[in-house]
Amino acid sequence: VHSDPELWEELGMDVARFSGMPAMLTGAYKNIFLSQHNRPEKMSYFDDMVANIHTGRIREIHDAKKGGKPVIGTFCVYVPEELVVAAGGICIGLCGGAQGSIADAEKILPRNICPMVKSAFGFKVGKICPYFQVVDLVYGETTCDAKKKTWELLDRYVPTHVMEIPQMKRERDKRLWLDEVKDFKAAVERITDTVTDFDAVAAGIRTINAKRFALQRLNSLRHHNPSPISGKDMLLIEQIAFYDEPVRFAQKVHELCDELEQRIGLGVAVAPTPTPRIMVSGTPMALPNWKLHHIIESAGAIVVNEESCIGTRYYKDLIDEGSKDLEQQLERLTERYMKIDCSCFTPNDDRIAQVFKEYEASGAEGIIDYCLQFCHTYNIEAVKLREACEARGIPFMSIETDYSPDDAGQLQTRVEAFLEQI
Ligand code: BJ8
Repeated sequence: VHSDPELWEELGMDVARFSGMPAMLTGAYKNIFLSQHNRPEKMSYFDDMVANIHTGRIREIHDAKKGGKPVIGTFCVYVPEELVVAAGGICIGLCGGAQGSIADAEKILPRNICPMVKSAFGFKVGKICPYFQVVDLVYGETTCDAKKKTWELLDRYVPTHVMEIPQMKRERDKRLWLDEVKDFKAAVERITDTVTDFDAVAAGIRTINAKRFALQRLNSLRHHNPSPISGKDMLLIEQIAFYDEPVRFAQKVHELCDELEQRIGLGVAVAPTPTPRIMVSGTPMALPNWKLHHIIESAGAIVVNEESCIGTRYYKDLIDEGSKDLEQQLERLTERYMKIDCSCFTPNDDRIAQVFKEYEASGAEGIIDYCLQFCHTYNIEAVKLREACEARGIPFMSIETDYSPDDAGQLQTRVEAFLEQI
């Protein structure tokens, strides 16, 4: 089922306008994903998730909501989804990766801000994203200026709470973050009308740890040379991680991993050797932003790692499950989250070290740092990353782009020139 106008009507969407959109997604999808050669069979689950992105999963969430499960939307991997799951709620990522909603946003927001913020905001004001429509409330954060100021406006359309994320990692910042996590837990409990005790939090941590672990397993299999799965497919799975049901998602990722292990054993690869291996770092690529990966892989290279929040920053760290009481659980949860090396922090040198760790592990031969336009923190951090790469003799290129197709030709030329150096 790719269309469900009744459901969309019930969600208060602009049905007339929205009805044309799933077809567009299917068209682009065929060209970008289904045309790839030698894909793993178990990708079919993830293809179905996209085919039914505006029906199947939305229907499932809508039904769960009717059955009393509140739905919380987020925009940052700092918002602890373990605590939402612990309280019996559903947590979904709402970041926008589409050009189609930007014009809606620009009627209200300034044009010169990050396309991810504009895309997400535009989806809500245009009533053209069923995920935005199904959430009971959204939880924003104080990471970058564009996001934190947009939450003040977004609150006019959907109840928007904000948690304060410190911008440094000193002891006092960690204490502040622990207090914020406790406030978040209390807010989620109010919304869900539950009290999340030790066992509930333990279950929430186990569920999300298992999801992150499955992604870790997948990423290390994809590092095999030659890679058994394309970078585009990996990115797609990393994007689906933000809206699928976590237990089923982890199981499907493991099924794919089993297939990849077999492929590695049989020497089946998605690209012949030698194919240039590229690691992408930088700003997150929210669904359906496949622009850079598609350009890189169409140019004859393969993407072997995403050092990004829709990538390793989301799953590289798990929460220690051996806590003895609730206080310790929250401390350990806080510790895990404080390891996320977002460029909104200063200093953020841990990220540089992490980039090299992943570069080594993935067997990459060059780094393309991806910065969304007007994302000052990642764009400026690219200076240090470039210096560090040059010092190590690692081929490095940084690009700044948005969601429009206008610069695709220019990017393609730059990527091709970069690949020639490898
Ligand atoms: S922890 S990276 S998910 S804030 S790209 S909207 S920063 S102007 S997304 Fe992020 Fe959390 Fe950090 Fe990760 Fe602003 Fe930059 Fe846009 Fe960004």
